[in-house]
Amino acid sequence: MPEPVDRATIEALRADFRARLSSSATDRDLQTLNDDFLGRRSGTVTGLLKSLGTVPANARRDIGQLVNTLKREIESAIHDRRAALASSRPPADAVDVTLPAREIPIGRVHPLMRVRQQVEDIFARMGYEVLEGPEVEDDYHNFEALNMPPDHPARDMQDTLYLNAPIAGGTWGAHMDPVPEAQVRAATLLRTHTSAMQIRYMKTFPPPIRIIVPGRVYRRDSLDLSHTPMFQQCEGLVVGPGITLADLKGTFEAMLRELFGDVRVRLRPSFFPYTEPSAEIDISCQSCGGDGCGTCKRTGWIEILGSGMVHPAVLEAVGYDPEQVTGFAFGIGMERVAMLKYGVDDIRLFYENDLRFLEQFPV
Ligand code: 2U9
Repeated sequence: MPEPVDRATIEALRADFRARLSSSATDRDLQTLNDDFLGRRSGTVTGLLKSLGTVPANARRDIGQLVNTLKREIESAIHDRRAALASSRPPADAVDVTLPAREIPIGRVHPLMRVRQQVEDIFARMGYEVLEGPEVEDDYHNFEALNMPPDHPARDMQDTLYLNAPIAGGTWGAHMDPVPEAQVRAATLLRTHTSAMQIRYMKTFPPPIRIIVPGRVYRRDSLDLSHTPMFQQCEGLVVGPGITLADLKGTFEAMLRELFGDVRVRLRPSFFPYTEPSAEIDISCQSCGGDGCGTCKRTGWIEILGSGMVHPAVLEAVGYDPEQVTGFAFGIGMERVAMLKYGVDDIRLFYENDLRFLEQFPV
């Protein structure tokens, strides 16, 4: 026989409900609360209603009303709390402003551009003017003026990419030494070196001059570890009264130490049609300090660039007097410098735009 329901039982239940309501924070808590008090089978308030029969007849009406009031109170309190929870929840498409920000991918300076900037910076500080020229050139500026007439065997040294048809009206750089109208051959090839621009410059400006010309050049080469049909050079030219091989050597001792750190520099005889005498310039191998290792093929030296004293025939071709002025010239392959500086063993990596490669360089 259950205890008869009295006011104290109802009040105790109300107090219990209030306490549990205040600690209910989720929909799930509220459902449990609802089941515990109002569940059809075992809810405590439901149980009270079922046992009203045990209440003495004279109190049954009052007690019945009190239990029903409590039931409605609980129903409405749970309903209100559910509504409050729902309205405090962010909508499904809400932005969570507390999440950490997504990392923004930041571009980097391409290793070849880093080298180009460094080389330009070093020469600019030595007083050189930095020029660019057209990539589509004519035969005269690319070969003939550089002491390579049509039958010159030196032309075989560079396999050239020719255009199907000449571009009439000259090239990008035509404002500087335009090709005569009669010379229909105008622009017929992709420049094999930037030297053509040095010719244009000398034909436009009198000596003394001190210039570098960085840029893309093209050769009919197949891709391999050390060749690409397009690569980047920085050529340079200094012409004035009394310029000697000592100026060339001093310039590169300073320049290469800036670029590579504490290295020794040597000149080694070579040949180019546009310079006489000509020299390759080597630095002591950084991997072994000059003792000989795999990197330097056991020689202790690494070839960096080609150079020489400007051939008198080139000075004459542009209208300079080789009796009055002399000069030195040089050509640096940017890929070669970048490969040595950054330890890259395959030139193709510079042109594949693979982020795994590019992201190894600082921002
Ligand atoms: C003029 C006169 C002379 C430019 C020179 C080199 C030596 C040279 C190579 C370096 C690596 C080409 O990119 S590379 O494959 N170049 O060795 N270039 S002297 O001489 C000139 C240029 C213009 C009017």
